[in-house]
Amino acid sequence: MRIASYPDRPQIEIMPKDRDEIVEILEEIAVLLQIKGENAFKIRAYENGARALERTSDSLEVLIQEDRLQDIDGVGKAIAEKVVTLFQTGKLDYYDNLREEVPEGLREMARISGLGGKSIHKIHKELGVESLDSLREACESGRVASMKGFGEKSAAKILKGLDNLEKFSQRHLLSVAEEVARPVVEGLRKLPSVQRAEIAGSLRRRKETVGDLDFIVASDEPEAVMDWFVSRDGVSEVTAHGKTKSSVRFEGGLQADLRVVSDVEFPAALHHFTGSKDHNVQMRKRALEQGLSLSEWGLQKKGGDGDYESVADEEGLFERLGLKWIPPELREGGWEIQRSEKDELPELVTYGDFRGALHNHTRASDGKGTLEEMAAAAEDLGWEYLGIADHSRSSFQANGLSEERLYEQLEQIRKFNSSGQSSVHIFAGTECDILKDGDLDFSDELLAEMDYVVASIHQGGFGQDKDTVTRRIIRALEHPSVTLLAHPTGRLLLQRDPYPVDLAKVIDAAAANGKWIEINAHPVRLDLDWREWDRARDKGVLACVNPDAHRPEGLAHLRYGVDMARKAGLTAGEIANTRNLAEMKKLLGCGK
Ligand code: DGT
Ligand code: CA
Ligand code: CA
Ligand code: ZN
Repeated sequence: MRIASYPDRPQIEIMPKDRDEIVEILEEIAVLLQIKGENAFKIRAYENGARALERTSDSLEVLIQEDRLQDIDGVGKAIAEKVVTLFQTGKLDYYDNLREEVPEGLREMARISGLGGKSIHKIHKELGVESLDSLREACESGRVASMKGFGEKSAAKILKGLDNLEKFSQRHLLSVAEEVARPVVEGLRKLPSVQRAEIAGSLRRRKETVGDLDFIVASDEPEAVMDWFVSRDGVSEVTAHGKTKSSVRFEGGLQADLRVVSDVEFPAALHHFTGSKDHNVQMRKRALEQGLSLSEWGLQKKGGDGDYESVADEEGLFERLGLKWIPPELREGGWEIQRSEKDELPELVTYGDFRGALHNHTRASDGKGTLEEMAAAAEDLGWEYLGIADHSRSSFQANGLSEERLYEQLEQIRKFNSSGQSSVHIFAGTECDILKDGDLDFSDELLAEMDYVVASIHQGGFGQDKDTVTRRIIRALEHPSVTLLAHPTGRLLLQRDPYPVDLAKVIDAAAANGKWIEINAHPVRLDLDWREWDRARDKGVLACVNPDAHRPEGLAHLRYGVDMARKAGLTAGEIANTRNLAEMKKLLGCGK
């Protein structure tokens, strides 16, 4: 359930809702009803309605036009009417009233993973708990544990969930930060009083999550720039409004700092506020060794109060310290300065280097697009090939394919390719579950038939210990038909930590068996983490960057995976799907 974002979903303007949004609202209604303690029958109607709507393959527009919503199994009259209203107007009084009725504190509690509406209702009713703070107190004092149906274990689980919620709500996904920051920096650049404007901080370094946004502007009229900044659309609070620095909070909780400097100060300020802190510390040390002091204001002769040395841009700043310009993605205080000094920085892969991607879904499993629609989207991106890897049978929650359905899809893909209807070649794959003991979800015979096999864990990884999970993955990597390991740690950024796994051993097994490891580019995964790639690269493991697209537009998520590949220091040569079609066919061993 994607309930994580709902307590303060910004309602900037009224827009008709699409299917996914409506599904989310129905799910949320079910939870709100549970919190209120309504009858189970009513609640189930919304849950079933959400499931049914999510699964139907017909377009919502057509269903509504032809008045066929109620023909869907699980969608009754009351739900159908609400879906129509939401689809047409984007608003639903019933839903708005329900949200009003349920106190905010209780709605916040629904964001705690593993704490359902029913439990919230009980805790509220029996203990009078109505906020996250009082919930914590009730868990710590043993009051939750002593309730009927609860216990020490449930109380501990809720506490862990509370910790996670706190930990996670302080940061934001790279993709979310990017969407907020992009229009701001573009707007800044258009202001007549602005000479230069850049995003700095962790967003410029393309970190997978971002604490706050940092903007650096060169201008002689700071007041005008600040006035513009604090009055942006979506600013919910101005926390500072000064001449050199202003800070705001956007709806959704993301905060942003803007600093205005003079044009000569810009290179050093941009470098300083890009960070990271560790990188800055190393740079400052290097400057000192050369008799210079480096600060956000610029470079100055050590100890002197003389003039700052002027450099034209960041490149000049690095050059002055005997270094090649270091791409921001690498500025994490690792090996970047050492290698820059020797002019041995890797030539980082770029978005344009990619020729396709292998891990994507269609509506055969839990995707929203057809084969044709996915291929058309790949064609629009200029790709030469697209791999379809729908879920396997054990992922029943994702409508995983049976062996029979996979054989049919295989046939369909072969036909698609030979029809010549698209310039994009489709590779026929599967995202095959790695079962609890490391067995794969399909017969060896079927797996051997596929162009490639993506292996991944979807179930049970969190209930197993580190050795078990590690062995489970290694067994899959030893299977001759497996091509690559997808999202190796199962983490969901800001929602769920990785399952326990010994990545060094997994990487070694991938190397020993000639398997690739995915950088899953979905903004909540970005898994395998960029920090793990030094070992993988050194052992010769190829990366494969995949959008894990569940709809045609999802293919564009690839760019967040490219960000991670760059942070990992990877070159095009170290990534499988920068190969052209002929090379990829060879790599996959399919001349079909
Ligand atoms: P975030 O916002 O937590 O995702 O991470 P950053 O890296 O954007 O950190 P932030 O916003 O606190 O500061 C932006 C940059 O400013 C940071 O990357 C490096 C620089 N900076 C901030 N505080 C310090 C500091 O105490 N020492 C040094 N050397 N640099 C700092
Ligand atoms: Ca920041
Ligand atoms: Ca900041
Ligand atoms: Zn997938």
